[in-house]
Amino acid sequence: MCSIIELEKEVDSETKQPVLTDGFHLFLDALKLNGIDTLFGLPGIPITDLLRMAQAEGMRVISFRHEQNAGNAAAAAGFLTGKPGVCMTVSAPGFLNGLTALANATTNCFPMILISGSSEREIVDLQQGDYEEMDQLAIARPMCKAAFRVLRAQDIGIGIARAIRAAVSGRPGGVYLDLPAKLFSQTMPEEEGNKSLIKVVDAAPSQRPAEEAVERAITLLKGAKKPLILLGKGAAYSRADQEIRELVEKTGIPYLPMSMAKGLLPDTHELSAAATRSYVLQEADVVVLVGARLNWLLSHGKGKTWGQANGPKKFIQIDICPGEIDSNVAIDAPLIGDVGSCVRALLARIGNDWAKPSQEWTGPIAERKAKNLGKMADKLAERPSPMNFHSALSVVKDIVRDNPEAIVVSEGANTLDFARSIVDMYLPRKRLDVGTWGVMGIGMGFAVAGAVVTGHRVIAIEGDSAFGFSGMEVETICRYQLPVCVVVFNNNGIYKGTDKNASGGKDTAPTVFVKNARYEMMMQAFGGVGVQVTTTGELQQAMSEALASGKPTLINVAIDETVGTESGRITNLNPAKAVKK
Ligand code: FYN
Ligand code: ADP
Ligand code: MG
Repeated sequence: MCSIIELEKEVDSETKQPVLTDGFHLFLDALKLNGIDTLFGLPGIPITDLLRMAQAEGMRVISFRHEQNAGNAAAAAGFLTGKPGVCMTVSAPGFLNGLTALANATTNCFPMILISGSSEREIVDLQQGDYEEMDQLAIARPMCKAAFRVLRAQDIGIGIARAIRAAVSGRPGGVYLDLPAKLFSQTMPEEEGNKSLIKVVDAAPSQRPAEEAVERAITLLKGAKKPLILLGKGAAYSRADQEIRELVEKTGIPYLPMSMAKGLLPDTHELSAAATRSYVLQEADVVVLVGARLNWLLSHGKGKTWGQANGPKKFIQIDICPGEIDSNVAIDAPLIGDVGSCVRALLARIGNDWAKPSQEWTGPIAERKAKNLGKMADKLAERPSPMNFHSALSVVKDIVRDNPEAIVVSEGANTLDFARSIVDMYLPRKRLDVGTWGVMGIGMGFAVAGAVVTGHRVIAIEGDSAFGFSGMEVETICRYQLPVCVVVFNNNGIYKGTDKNASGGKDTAPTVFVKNARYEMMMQAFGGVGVQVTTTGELQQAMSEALASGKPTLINVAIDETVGTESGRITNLNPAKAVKK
C-alpha cells in the first residue's frame, strides 16, 4: 500500500480525490505490460465493454461466432508465437464452449489462457441461482495445466502473471483464469494499482540436461547400428530449428517427423524416412524421441509397429516434462530439458568424426523410399473424374511447394491422412492439424490465428465433415479480410458419401450429407470468393488466384464419394462388431 504522502501525489487537482483506476484498466494494462496485444473471443456479459476498451487501447480484438473457435485460435497463436494466446468468453455457456479448446491446448502442449467472466462467488457458492451461475474454476481445473480466480483488483497483476508463467513454463499448456463480473468495477488508487502489476521475467526458462544424462545418451547413440530420430511437435514448438537440422545432418541419422513437426527439415530432405515409416520403426535399434510422446500415434512404443520380433528398441527421449519418461515403455537414456538445450548438449559431443550409419541401414531405407515415392508419384499423376483425394491433393502439394511460407491447416479423416503424406512442408511451424487428440473442429480457429499472428497466407485443407464443425467462422474470416483459402474436400459425407440407412427408412445414413452441397456459397454470402471446382485444372486456378489475391476464399472440391476409407488410416480404432444379428 502507498503512504499518505505518495497518495497526495495522486490527488486530483480539482476534486482533491485520489486518481483512481479500476479492474477493467488494470486487466488490460497487465496484459499489455506482458506483450499480449491480441485477444480472441466473443463479446457478452460481463466482457463486452472490456473487449471494446481493449480495442480502443490499441489491442487487436478478434471476435468469433463460437467460443470454441476463439479458443482454438488462441491455442494455435500460442504454438506459433511461443507467447500464450488469450481467449475471452462470457460466463457458463461461453466458458463451456471454450473448454474443449482449453483441454485440447493442454493435450497438445500449446500455451493458451482461457479467461472467462463468471458469476459472483457469494451467490454461486450458496447455489442461489445467479445469471449464468456455474462454478467454472472447479470445472476447468481438471481440464488444464493450472487454474486461478481473481477476486480483488489489487490481485489482477499477480493473476495475469501466474497465468502467463503457468502457460509457457516447462511443458506448455492451457490455463484458466476466472474473473467474476464485480472485479472489473472495483476501483483503487491508480499509482497503487500500477505498482500491483507484474511484468513476468523469463517466463519459459531454458532447462539444461544433466551431464551424466548427455553422456549416457551419446554412449547409446554411438553404439547404434540402425538409429532413428523421431521429431514431435514439441521439437517444432521449441524453435531449436538450426540445432535439430545440425543433429540430423551431422550424425547422418534418418529422421521421421510427426505431423506438426513436418517442415523442421524440408520433407524433401534426403534423410527424411517419412516415406518408409513402417520399415524404420520396425527396424531401428535406437530411437531418439525429440519432443514426441510414445502415445497412441506411435502405438505406445510397442507391438508390431515397432517390430518387436527384432528385439526391444533402445530409446533416448528428449522432453521438458520428467513425468513423460517411461510413460509407455522404459526409456534407456532420458534427457530432461528443453529441446534446444538438450540438442546443443548432444552436438557438443558430436565431432566431425562422428561415425554415420552404415549403408546396411541407409541403403534399404533409400531403396524403399524411392519405391514408395515412385508409387505415390504415379497415383498423383492420375486424373480420374470425378477427382479423388490423390489427384486433388497433387494440386495442393504443388501450390504449397510454391508458397512455402503459407500456413497449412488440416483436419478430416481421409483428407487429413492423405494430405499428411502428400503435401510436403518446407519450413517449421507451418502445419497446424488435429494434433494429439485427433480432434475435429480446429480448422477455422487455427486458420484465423495463422493469418492474424503471422500475416502469411493460410491454406485450410478441410474434410467436408470437419469443415462443418467451425464453418460459420467464414464470416469472421471475411469480416477481418483474412488471407485464408479454405479447400473443402467434398465427398458428400464422413469418410465417404455412399452409406445407406440399413433400416431402409427415408432418413439418410448417419455419415451422409446433402449431395453436392454448395459450401462455396457460404463464403459468397459474406462477400468472400466462393468457387466450386470439378477438375484439377479448375482447382489449380482457384488456389493460385486465392494465394495471389489474399482474398478470403472457399473452394468446394467435388471428390468421388465412393473413394474414402472408414476413419482414414486409423480404421483399426473402430471397435469390432462382436455379435452379428
Ligand atoms: C508417407 N508415406 C509415403 C509418403 N509419406 N509414401 C509415399 N510418399 C510419401 N511422401 C507412406 C508411409 O511410409 C506409410 O506407409 C504411409 O504412407 C502412411 O504414412 P503416415 O500417414 O505418415 O503413417 P501412418 O501409418 O498413417 O501413421 C500412423 C498415425 C497417422 C496414427 C501416426 O495415421 C496419424 O497421424 N493419424 C492421425 C489420425 C487422426 O487424428 N485422425 C483424425 C480423426 S479421424 P508404410 O511405411 O508402408 O506404413 C476420425 O475418424
Ligand atoms: P507429437 O504428437 O508431434 O509427437 P507430442 O505432442 O506427442 O508431439 O509431444 C510433445 C512433447 O514435447 C511433450 O511431451 C512435451 O512435454 C514436449 N515439449 C514441448 N515443448 C518442449 C520443449 N520446448 N522442449 C522439450 N520438450 C518439449
Ligand atoms: Mg468427407
